[in-house]
Amino acid sequence: MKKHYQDKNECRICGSHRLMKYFDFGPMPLVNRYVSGEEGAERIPLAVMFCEDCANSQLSVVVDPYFMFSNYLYHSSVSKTFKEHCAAMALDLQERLNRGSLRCLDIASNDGCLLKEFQKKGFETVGVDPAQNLCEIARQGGIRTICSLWGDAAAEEVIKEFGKVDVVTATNVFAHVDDTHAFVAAVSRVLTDEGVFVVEFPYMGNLIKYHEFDTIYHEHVSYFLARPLVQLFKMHKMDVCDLKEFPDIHGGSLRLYVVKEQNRTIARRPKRVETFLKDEADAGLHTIGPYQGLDTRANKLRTDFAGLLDDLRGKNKKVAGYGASAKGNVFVNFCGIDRRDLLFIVDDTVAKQGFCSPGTDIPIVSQKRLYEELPDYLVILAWNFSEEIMNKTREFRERGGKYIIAIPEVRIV
Ligand code: DWN
Repeated sequence: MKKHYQDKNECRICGSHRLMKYFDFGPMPLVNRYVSGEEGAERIPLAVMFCEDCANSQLSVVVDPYFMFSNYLYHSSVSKTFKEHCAAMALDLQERLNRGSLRCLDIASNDGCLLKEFQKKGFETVGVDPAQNLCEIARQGGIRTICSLWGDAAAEEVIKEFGKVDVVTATNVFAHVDDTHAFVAAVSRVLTDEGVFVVEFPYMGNLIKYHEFDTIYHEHVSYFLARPLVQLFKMHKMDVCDLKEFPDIHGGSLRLYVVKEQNRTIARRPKRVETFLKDEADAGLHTIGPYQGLDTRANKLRTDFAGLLDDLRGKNKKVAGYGASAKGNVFVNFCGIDRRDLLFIVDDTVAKQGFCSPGTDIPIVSQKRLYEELPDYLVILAWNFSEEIMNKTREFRERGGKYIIAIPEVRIV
């Protein structure tokens, strides 16, 4: 079988070789690659390393991005919570830039979820995404989309077809990028001098604080703090002029507002940025300490979860899952769970239904199956959307069902 990954032994932010491994899953499947049969069996080393020079965390390998992203079954628009988050971002940018119409580029625009909210505000929009299947969906929804990974060639095409832009957004993509410097250089090229680059990602401080080990998988080649990124942008003559935290998005996300050094048209909040950087340092996150206990905490969660499943099995209780998320697929693989433990996993993404959770024999089904089988317990594997999923499955609760959530600790809800 062709090898789809390369080892990575230098920091992608500062170039250091002083990388210290602190969490090693061993070989794991690609948890967002839904294929059947032999193809799905491929397992790739999954381990996280800490850069002793800039404190960035990154995987020890890089998987071919075309192999991972050219046919991508994660549709951002499935989640109402995330759509509302996109609408709020559109309003935030309209107020922050206060310039009437804006020309906006979204990198990794997925099914057009964010750009649709920008269009509602009257912004001109263009998306870039490598997944042919998602580009088709976005274009059918009226979103002009270039099918490509982001880089210099894509920036050239945007400038040629659309012109330079006032806003570049990159939500949940920057952590997926191996060559962060080329990515930022291409952003700087496509952005006007008065423009703003808005980058949003799951914040490493929350991963550590809430033991979110299941958000570690091959798509996420980096696990970002604020300080390494401030340094990265500085190398490209760009400043983080403001930031905002979103505790309820993807396990706790951080948004950075980045402008070119010469840009004086957008309000800067240096105090807020400095305070955040100080808090990050005070939490010890720029040293290896807080990271070294993550695997112990993950193993304890696995033991607690296995103990609960054994207890429920002993009482002949039926257990299923909800949310065939990348994190959920990591969790079931890490815990060594199969269809004897979880009868099935419900997912509202039609494109995922009919496959199994990658690396396991657990079928992914529609919500219809939930009410046909009516399990006693439902493990919410997409725990970042627990409220939304519990609201959506109220009838399950009303008919006596209970929920299990495993992060940050195993509990019955
Ligand atoms: O960075 C990434 C994050 C942001 O999103 C990507 N690498 C891939 C993806 O990771 P994930 O799959 O862990 O993300 P989610 O958004 O936690 O996945 C939620 C899953 O749950 C999806 O498969 C959709 C499903 N879902 C559902 O079936 N019904 C979600 C909701 C809210 C629902 O009501």
